[in-house]
Amino acid sequence: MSSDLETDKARDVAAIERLKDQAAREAVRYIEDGMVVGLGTGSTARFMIQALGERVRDEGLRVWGLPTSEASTMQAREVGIPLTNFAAHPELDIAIDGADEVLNGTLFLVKGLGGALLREKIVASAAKRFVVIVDESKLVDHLGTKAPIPVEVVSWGWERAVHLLNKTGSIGCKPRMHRDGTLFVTDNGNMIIDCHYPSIEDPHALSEAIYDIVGVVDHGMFLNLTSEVLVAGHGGVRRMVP
Ligand code: ABF
Repeated sequence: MSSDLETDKARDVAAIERLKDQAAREAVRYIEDGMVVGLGTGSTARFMIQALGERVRDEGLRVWGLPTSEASTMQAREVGIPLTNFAAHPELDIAIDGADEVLNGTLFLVKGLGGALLREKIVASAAKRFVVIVDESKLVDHLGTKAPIPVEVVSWGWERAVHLLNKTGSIGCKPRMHRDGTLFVTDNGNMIIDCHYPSIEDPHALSEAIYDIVGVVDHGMFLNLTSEVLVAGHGGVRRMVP
């Protein structure tokens, strides 16, 4: 690659990072003293955890965080956010997380390319308000356009789950691999199978078909969970509601 191309690419990456940071900081403004906050996972959620840590440190904001992954737990500790769990707080005031795809209109999501979909869905469903933070590249007119649908399955007998997932209208379901070529294992000890669909016309019907497979724990389509999406683009951050 020529150095001009490398510079352009680095500039694009930096611009996207700035957009993620903007959306994250806007969402963190919603957090009030005393709130219990679901902390998402992924690069956009990292900006949110960082910004919330700054408010805790600089403003003395008192909050409890409930993280969706081991990675977010570590980061929250590093930036000084006190942590809680569902035993102490079974209901959350707000949860903030990124997404891989946001469907224009309904604001259904695809999530889980970071591998944390199950904890993310439990946390999103426990929150009174679920705020999604993305840059505008995540908006789609059909789910599954840019990302496969990740499906979390128990490890035992996963080959059977793949066999059945391939009959759900997918054009291929494959276990996710780590960079070192080993199978990806989630924080919950399960596996992720990535399924590609040519076009998802009826997300609810597909969701039911996937849930019907014994051994499936959950999938990455988040239907009817989003309260709002903060989309950062070159014109600033805009708010979308379903
Ligand atoms: C989490 O992080 C996941 O559900 C989703 O897969 C991913 C989005 O990552 P990023 O913010 O890095 O694009 O929210």
